[in-house]
Amino acid sequence: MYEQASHALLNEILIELKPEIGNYRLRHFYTRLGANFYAIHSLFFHLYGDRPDFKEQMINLVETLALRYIERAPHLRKSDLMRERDYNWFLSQKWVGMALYCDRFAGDLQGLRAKLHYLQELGVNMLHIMPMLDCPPDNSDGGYAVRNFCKIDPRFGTTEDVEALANSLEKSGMLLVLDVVVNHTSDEHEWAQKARKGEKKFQDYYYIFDDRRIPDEYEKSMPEIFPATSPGNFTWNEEMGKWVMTVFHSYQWDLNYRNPAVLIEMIDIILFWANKGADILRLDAVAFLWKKIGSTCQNEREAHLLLQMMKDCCQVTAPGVLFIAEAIVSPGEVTKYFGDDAINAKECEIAYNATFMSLLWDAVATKNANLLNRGVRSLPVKLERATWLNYVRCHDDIGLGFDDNDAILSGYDPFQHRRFLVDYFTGKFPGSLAKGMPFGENPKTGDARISGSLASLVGLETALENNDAGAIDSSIRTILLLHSMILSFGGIPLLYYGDAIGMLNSLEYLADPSKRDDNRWAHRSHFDWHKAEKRHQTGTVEFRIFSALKKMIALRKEIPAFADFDNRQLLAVDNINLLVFSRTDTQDSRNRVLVVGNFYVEPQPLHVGALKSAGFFQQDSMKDLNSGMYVAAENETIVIPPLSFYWLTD
Ligand code: OTU
Repeated sequence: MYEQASHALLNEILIELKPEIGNYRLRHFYTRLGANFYAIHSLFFHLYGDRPDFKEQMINLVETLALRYIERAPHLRKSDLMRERDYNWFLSQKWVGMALYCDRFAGDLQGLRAKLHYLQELGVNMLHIMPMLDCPPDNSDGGYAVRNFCKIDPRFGTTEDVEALANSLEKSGMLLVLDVVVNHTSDEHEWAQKARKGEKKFQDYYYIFDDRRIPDEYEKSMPEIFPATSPGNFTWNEEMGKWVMTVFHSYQWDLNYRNPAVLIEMIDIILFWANKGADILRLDAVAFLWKKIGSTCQNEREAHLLLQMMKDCCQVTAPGVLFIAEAIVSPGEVTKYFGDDAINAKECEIAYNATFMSLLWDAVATKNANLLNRGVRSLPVKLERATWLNYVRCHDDIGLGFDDNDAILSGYDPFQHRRFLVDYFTGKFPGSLAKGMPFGENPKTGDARISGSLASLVGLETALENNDAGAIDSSIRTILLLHSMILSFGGIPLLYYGDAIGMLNSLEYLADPSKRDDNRWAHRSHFDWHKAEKRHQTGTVEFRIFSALKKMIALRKEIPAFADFDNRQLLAVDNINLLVFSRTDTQDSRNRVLVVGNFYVEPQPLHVGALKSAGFFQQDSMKDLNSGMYVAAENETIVIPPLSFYWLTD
């Protein structure tokens, strides 16, 4: 948009920029800056307009964008232009992701390059490497307490190794996802160290208070994120004699985005990693970016404005780079992280679908799709050109973040039901074979979340201990059923590194004092390459899971109806154990797939009446793409085997 006031300012800024910036061929930069400047200026003014240094900060910002553009390598600029033309590229069903720890999977970055064949064998072409930046060894929160945002921890390698990996991935048609931890830094970050030494400039980078007066006000309405290990939201710092806001661990200092310098620093870091070859950046804990007394300090409007700023700025310098919002928030809030509308207020193109994840786990425990159906139906409509990251497990705990109202409508008391789920997955509930652990138990509220690997949570560990073939079979079926859902739902499926070979919980972390109190490490174990070898041996658990997943992934890539163009329709059926939805190819509406999942442990009937009116089962049978078999209706009914799925087509 051309708007006089902002363009007048833009012209002034262009005159005042450092001379070397004028010397480069910046045509694309300037057209993009022109296109986004109105939005950037309005947002920046809204957030910081009352500051005397507003214009100076605005110049700093534009300089940052220009310098990072100048630095951007020709092949990355080329990829920006290609993605500009093919702007729906990331909605394709061709993408399948995996999240892994570089060290735990392959030792270091060079090792990881040598192990890419494992991902390729499975069909994975999007690699999310968990954070690898320099962190204090003992207080690292698994890489999320960053000491230096531009330095790779030498244990993993160097930034050159990241670039080399990015190049290898690009050559193989794979995407690289890296984290930018935008909400906080380690207390050992240079900024925090300077703040501790009393430098006012850097104390302004954080929320720092002389006494408990303001912290007490904040805490009246702030929930606790790690109540068991890091209760409260503020930490006393002896050196400064002041209180620091630390929403997560006491060693993670929350950045203060009321200071524009912080926003500019973080945009610079985002662009730094974009220039190292990341295709997608996962922005950690975005819901927490803005704190306000009297609120939960999550999902504040300003947090969205900051993300819009980050997006608008990234589009100027590195428009091909996408953002993933890691916002593990209520279903009603999460879609807001895509932005308000596709043109004026874009935020992140991709968001974790934590709602679907928690609903799937509900279906596993209850062995029906009651709440799952309701929750999927209530998922807010998302914008065009925005997509989900669908996952079953990740490096974090499982939060039971479905909507309370949906739980009530499904006949549950939400609090009691969450208690049941925690009991179920920690194996306390009679008959449960799950081997999870409670995470983040809060005695004040009675809340808890769940840790544990996929295989251990679905009972495989117990089944193997008991040498119970039937239970082994059920747990493998459950693993495949859950993956069939994330592969067909619409969005990018994100697998977790040990899950394709059924890795169990590992208790190794208990021997490490810096990890002992955080049981999320039970599902962050060293990848067992010896176990992985068994994927080639017919009949083994590893073979059964890996080969089935590999096949499903290959199939997904060939099914255009699985691309995400908001082309899913949930079908109401009269069997509570089933989730049934259709996916339609938007290019050719004759290409449709009917997805049916049975979460119960017995075969389940499905009357084809409702399916017929939706245009399916016009003949007596449909083909299940996964097994290649025809599924025939008998007496107007098809039968879905226990803990199984169909991908049906005409
Ligand atoms: C994220 O987590 C990371 O994924 C965690 O590994 C980090 O510990 C945390 O940030 C701090 O950096 O912020 O928006 O239920 O889901 O802490 C949600 C706990 C987050 C996590 C939550 C999450």
